[in-house]
Amino acid sequence: MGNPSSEAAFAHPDRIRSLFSQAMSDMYRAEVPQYGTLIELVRDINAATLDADPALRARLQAAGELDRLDVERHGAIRLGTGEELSLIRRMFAILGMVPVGYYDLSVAGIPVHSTAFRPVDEAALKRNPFRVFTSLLRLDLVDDPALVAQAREILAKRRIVTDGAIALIEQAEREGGLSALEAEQFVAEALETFRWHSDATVDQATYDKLVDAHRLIADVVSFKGPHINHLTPRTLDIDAVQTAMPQRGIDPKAVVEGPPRRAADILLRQTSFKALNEDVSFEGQPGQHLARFGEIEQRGVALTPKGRAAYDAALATARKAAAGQGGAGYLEALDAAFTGFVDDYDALREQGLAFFRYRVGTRAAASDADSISDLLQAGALVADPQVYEDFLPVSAAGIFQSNLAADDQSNYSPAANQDAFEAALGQPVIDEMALYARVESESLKDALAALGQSHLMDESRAA
Ligand code: OOG
Ligand code: NI
Repeated sequence: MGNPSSEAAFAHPDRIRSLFSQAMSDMYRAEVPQYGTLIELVRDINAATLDADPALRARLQAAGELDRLDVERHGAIRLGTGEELSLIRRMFAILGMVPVGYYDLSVAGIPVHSTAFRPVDEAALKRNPFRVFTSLLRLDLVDDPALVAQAREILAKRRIVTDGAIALIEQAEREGGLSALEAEQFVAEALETFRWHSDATVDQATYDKLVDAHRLIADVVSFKGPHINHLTPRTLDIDAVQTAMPQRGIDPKAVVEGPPRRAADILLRQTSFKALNEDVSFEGQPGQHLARFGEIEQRGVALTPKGRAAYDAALATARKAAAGQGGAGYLEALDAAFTGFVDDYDALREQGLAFFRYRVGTRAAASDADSISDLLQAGALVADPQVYEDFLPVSAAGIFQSNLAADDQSNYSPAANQDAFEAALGQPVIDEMALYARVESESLKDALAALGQSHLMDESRAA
């Protein structure tokens, strides 16, 4: 919509997202000082890692990633109703963030299902990869009808988006964008949605009843809005940060979630510090609520459905072997379960376990090259690992769980309901596997065309 000249006057969604993630970071650091300490620790360890590994520094520099290394990669929020989810979808669309993936957390006993709002195209991810893991409370899994009715009634009364933000969302939808000035106003208005409010909207007795049902329900229902519950910078050495946290007075969760440390990093490794007990007010009465925390992440290559199935199987083996054991036992079981998992980028590619992005190399193709592997071997074609941009349900459950209280019961019957989630959202979620597969096949097609070897495309399709 709009003519080209008016479009040119619109602030780019990537620019608005950068403004937004910076504003969120500033707000969260001011609200949760321990998060600032974590950021400093991550910065120190990233610097030490780069000093010790000049090749890594050169690689990040070449990829243009050095400047923005310490910028937050994601945050998370929890919503109470389908209407809220749909409204947040419209808000995030203006920031160039669309819903990717469906995560069913009920399998882990957590009464939510989730998606990740994120940029999808490569240029946008590079400019600013900020994303928000967004969960929707599932009161349909709670079997106390009176409490559910009360929770719904409380949620129905709140308005999580300011009138100013709604007006700008409607304007952007109508006109196709926002001017630079409107974009700044929009970010300031949007920030209000995610701000912490220490005044609960319920009394202590109601809060206690909600906590009894599940602490997460209390966190969503008892407050004015979906406060940002953590932000997550990227670390180059998650094990080093995990070990160093206590030296800075930070209490980490027991284990790093996701795959074990590898030579060829896969998927996503995450850990967090435990949520802080915060002073709140229940209709004037002082109380406490476990709310906000900090997290770090380290990302590796995206796995194909085949690779992902192998990952899920290895993880299940480790969890079964370590059932009932603490941190050390679990890490041992994890290492053992992954010993057979391919740990080399070439082998991951050859076996169709991971997604790559192809480009033309600096060497000429040998005249007798008659396969893609010939071209790769000759250096005429290069395959770079695609970074995994999404989340992992078992890991997410671990992050949720470590930030609830240890004694919270988790006994919801597992019941994915992607249809209900998408109906509330107002659109289907994007299939993340399709995104990686498209980058892989299109980059290969382009590189082969540039090399005059387009006929080899058929070979890759057959594979
Ligand atoms: C979300 C927990 C999951 C992640 O990075 O997997 C998550 C939450 O606690 O709301 O953030
Ligand atoms: Ni997170």
